[in-house]
Amino acid sequence: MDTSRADDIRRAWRAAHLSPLWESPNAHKPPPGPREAHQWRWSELRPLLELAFEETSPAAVERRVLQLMSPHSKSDADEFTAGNVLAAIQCLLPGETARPHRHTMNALRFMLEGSGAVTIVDGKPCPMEFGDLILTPGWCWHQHRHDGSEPVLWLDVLDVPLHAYLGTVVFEPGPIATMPHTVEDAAFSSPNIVPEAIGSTREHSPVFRYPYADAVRALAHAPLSADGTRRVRYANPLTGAGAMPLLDSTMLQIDEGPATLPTRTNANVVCAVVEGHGESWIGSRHITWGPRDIFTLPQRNWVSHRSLGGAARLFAVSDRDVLRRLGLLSEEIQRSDA
Ligand code: 1HN
Repeated sequence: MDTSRADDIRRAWRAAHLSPLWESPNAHKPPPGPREAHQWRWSELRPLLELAFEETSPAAVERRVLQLMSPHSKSDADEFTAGNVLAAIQCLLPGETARPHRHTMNALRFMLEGSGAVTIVDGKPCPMEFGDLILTPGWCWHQHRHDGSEPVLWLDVLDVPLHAYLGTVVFEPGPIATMPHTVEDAAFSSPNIVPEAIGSTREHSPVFRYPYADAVRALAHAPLSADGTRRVRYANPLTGAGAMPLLDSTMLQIDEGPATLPTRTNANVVCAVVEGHGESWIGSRHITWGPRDIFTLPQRNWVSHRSLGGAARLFAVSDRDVLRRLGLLSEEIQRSDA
């Protein structure tokens, strides 16, 4: 073939915004091997978070938040921690407030350190104590307040990367003109009995605060999963679905004993250690962890955990429900007899 003729043809196609599939580097290309997990040890993270108190304030920047950036992100604009999940740490000093705003992104807060902060979600005050999960679902007004006497630090998890991809990021600053109607969390505190007069068409849970003690109580009675962990899921009491549509939240308990059976999924998971010490094998990586450490389980890695004494608990957030709703979720377990 005449190479200058071939070049002319490609130039003509390019000029007309056409591209030959047979020369595309992306066509039918399987994704590269699984990404390597990353760990933020609390002992290393905590002094770096302290620097944010010195550097700025919510009065100046609205939210004093340090994002946990995947080492696989290509630039600072590429904000993700693992797949469709963005995790960050928010830090508030006594007396500080973060003004109300809302956005289409779903967000959750998982309390790591300190006491006395409150997140107000669509007008409902949600006290934040160690291990509590607070939801700020998409398009709910939220603001933070700290009435305690020591700094508070919590984990923020958002579905920002998915919204960035879909082009659906919408943000509205306060003040709040009309407060949406809500039902107090106490209306859902009788197990298995829910009020009928809700009339909500929203997809997220009407409950915004899931206290740690409730998760621990649920775990104490949870049967063993096939992999050897005990797992509970934060649910919408009205539907039994996940508490928020695009972020799946679970608490795992790893009892003392042999390592859990390896599992593999195409969901991406961010874990925060709540209590206990343990170790995990994540693909080719082996890590050891303790309270408040944060680590990722990037999709398609084989994962196994072991407690290093007593029951260990991990809070885990994933994009599993996104994949499940799209009919794309895969979850496997390596049986011990395999
Ligand atoms: C956000 O709105 C908050 O409201 C925290 O507390 C972290 C990270 C990215 C985008 C929005 C908050 C955030 C965020």
